[in-house]
Amino acid sequence: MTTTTARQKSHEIFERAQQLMPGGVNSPARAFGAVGGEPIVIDRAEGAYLYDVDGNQYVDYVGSWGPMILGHRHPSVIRAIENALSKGTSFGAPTEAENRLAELIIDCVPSVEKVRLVNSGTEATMSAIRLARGFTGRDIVVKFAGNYHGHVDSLLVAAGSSAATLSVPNSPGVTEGTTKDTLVLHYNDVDGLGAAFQAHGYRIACVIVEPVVGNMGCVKPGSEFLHLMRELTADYGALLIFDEVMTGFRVALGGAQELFDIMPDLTTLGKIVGGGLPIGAYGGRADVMDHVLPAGKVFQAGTLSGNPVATAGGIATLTALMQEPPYHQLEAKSARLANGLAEAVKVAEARAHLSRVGSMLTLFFSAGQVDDWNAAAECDTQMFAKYFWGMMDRGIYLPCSQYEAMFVSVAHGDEDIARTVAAANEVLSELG
Ligand code: KE4
Repeated sequence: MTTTTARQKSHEIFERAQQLMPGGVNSPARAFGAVGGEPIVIDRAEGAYLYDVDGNQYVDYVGSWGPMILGHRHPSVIRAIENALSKGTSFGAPTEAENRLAELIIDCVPSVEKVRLVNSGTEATMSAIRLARGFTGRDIVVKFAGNYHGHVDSLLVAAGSSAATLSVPNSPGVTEGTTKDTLVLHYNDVDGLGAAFQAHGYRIACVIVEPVVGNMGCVKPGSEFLHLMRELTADYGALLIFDEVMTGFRVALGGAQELFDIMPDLTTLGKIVGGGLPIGAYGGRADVMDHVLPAGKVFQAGTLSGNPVATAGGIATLTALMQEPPYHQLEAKSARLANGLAEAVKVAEARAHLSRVGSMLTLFFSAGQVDDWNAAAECDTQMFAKYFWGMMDRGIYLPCSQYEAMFVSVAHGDEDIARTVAAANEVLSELG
C-alpha cells in the first residue's frame, strides 16, 4: 500500500493561512482540530479523487461535506457553469434559471410546493425558523442534541438535561435572549418528545430535525420517532421542518421524506442542490411559503440568492440525478464499502460499529450502536484520530471528525472501494 506522507507544501501554505484567517480556515470543520495534525491543502479534484498541493492523490469520502454526489468536475456540471459564465456572473434581478432550479426542487422533493433560494444551508434553516415563528406567531423552537443546522444563533445551544429544560448558549456571542426559546431534546427519545409537547405544545412554533443525522456521525431515526414528530406537530399546530441540507438528493432523489414517506411542512436544502456552488433553499407548503416577503411579511433577502452561475451548477446536478438516478448503484457500492469495513472491524476485533443510510455512512469507534448524542459522545475519538491518519497516509481522505459522515459518489469505482477496504484492514489491524 503506497503511503502519502510528503506534505511540505501543505504545511507551508497552512502556516501562512494561520496568519491570515482564524485557525487558517474558513470553516472550523476543515481545521483537523478533532484529529490533530494539519489539514491537507487541496490543489484540484477529479471524479472520486482529490490531489493535494504536494501531488498526493486521495480517494475522497468528504465530497466537500456532501455536495459532490456526482463526483468532482462532472462534465455536464462544468459545461453548465462555463455556459452561465459566458453570460455574466450576477445581475441582482430575476433570471429564468431560478425558475428552472425551483421547478426541479419542486419536482424532486415531495412536500415542496414553493421554494426560496438562498446562499447556504445556514441561511435556509435560519429563514425557515423565522418563517415558522412568523406563520404560527409562536416562539419555541425544538431541536435535538447532536443535530447541526448551521451557525444559526438560536440553534447554537447546549443540550437541555430534560424535556422541560430550555437551553443555554454554547458559543460566545450568542445571548441568553436568543436561545431562551430553544428546547433541546434527545434524538430518538420518543417519550421526551411527547413530554415536551405536553409541557409546551401550544407554544411550539416548529420542530427542526435531521431526518437522518449526519452531524453526530450517521445516525438513523427509529421507525416511530419521525412519525410521532409529524403527528404531534400537526396536532398542536406547530410546523415540522426537515433539515435535508445533507440528506436532500442524497439518501433518495426526494431525500429522507421520500425514503420514510413523511411530509414535513418545510424542508431546508443545501450542498447537492448547488452541485458544489453556494446555494441553499427552503420550501414547503405554499400557504406557509406565501408568508415570505414580498408575498407576505416575513423578511428574508440576499444579494446573491439565485445567482446565475450557482443555479447553473444546481440545475445541471439535479438534472443529472433525475435523468439517470444513481441511487441503486450508490446503494450497492456503499453496501460493499460498509460490508468491507465491518469485516475489517471483525477481523481486527476492533471496538467499532458501522452505521449507514444509502451513500452516507460512519464507522463509530463505540462499544455499541449509536442512536443519539449520549451514545455518540462515548465514542473513542482518540482511536478515531489514529484510524483517520492511518487511512490518510494510505491515500484515503475521510471526514476529519468522528461526528461526520462519509459520502460515496457516483464516481467511486470498485477499485476505489477495494483500496479503501484494504487500507482499513491494515490500519485496524495495526491499531488492534
Ligand atoms: P452550510 O451553512 O454549511 O451550507 O449548511 C449548514 C448545515 C445545515 N444543516 C445540516 C444538516 C448540515 O449538515 C449543515 C452543514 N454541514 C457541515 C458538515 N456536517 C458543513 C461543513 C462545515 O461546516 O464546514
